[in-house]
Amino acid sequence: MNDRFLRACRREPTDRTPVWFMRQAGRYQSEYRALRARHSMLELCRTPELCAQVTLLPVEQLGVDAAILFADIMLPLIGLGVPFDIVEGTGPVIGEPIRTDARVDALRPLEPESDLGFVLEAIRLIRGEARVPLIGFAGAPFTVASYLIEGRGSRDLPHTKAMLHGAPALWDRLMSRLTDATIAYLQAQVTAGVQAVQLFDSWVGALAPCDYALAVMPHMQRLFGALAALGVPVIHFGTGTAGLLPLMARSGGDVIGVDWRIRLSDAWARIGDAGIQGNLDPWMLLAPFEVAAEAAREILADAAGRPGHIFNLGHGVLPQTPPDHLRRLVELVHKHTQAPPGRP
Ligand code: 1CP
Repeated sequence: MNDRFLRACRREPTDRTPVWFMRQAGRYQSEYRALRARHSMLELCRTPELCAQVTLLPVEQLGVDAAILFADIMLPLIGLGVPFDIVEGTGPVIGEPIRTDARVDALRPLEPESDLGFVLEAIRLIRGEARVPLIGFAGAPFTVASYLIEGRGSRDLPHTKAMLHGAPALWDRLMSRLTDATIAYLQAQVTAGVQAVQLFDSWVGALAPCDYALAVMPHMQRLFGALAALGVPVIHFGTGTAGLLPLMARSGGDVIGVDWRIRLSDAWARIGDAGIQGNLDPWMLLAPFEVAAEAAREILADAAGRPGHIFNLGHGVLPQTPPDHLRRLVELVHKHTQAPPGRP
């Protein structure tokens, strides 16, 4: 069992810097596109055998040090009773966005075993086969709330901000419900076998620090408090978060995930006593490989071998990425950080 990813989460020394990629299973792979020609994204998620196959494919092909469960941050909405679809080229779409007291109050509590048993079954299948740790995940309450309220992905989050600022009591009720659901879902994932979890707060960088502190942080602190009892490392990821990093670190997380809009060492100085994950710009992998290679070497030099760095992209792999660039990047990170003989 390759455990360098889990060791790095705990900020222990490792034989090489561990590396995995957000969206390492996806459209850049011809095998994934072939499966998607026959099954919708949600069908793949609902079929444990296919889900396990898709999860493990990049581990075999790229040599990454962790697998991430193939699922989506929207799946818990099934249990909350909110119909949604995943539309090609757009992402999640919710026909009737949640914007009123009545709609928030009608959300059902999540019951992971009955609502999302197929996810838990996939986890058990993957654990039976994988030789690297399996990462489970959930969307953080703010980011899931933004899809519920907007009805789809949005750059400026106008309706989300209207509720947060204009109806703070309603906002807090929605965030509390989503926090409860996230705790229940991640507890069930850990019981089924995931060895670490990542919270994706992908769009939280849209907020001013004072609004994060007031409207998001108390919920995140309750969430991280509950997750601490699960005994697995927690990664706390967001994009565009340079100004929020000290507050995110205070919210919680053993490892903070950062994008490329901040230098790794600057980000690490802002989060203090935690591990760090990141932070190559995924667009660089569309240029000749040497461009990404040079940027990766700079990130590794910036991390300077300090325990607790997990190499990743700053956000997900783009569908246009040549698979060979990812494979060579894994090789580069491992070769470049190989410890001299005698070190663990
Ligand atoms: O094949 C397809 O058409 C589906 C594309 C796709 C895929 C491969 C979607 C729709 N979701 C996924 C899988 C997925 N989603 C994973 C798999 C594990 C892996 O990393 O390999 C994960 C971790 C997610 C999480 C997710 N879904 C996030 C957080 C991560 C991030 O990218 O910031 C978000 C924001 C979503 C919503 C979502 N689902 C799908 C898309 C295209 C989107 C983003 C849409 C948008 O930009 O608003």
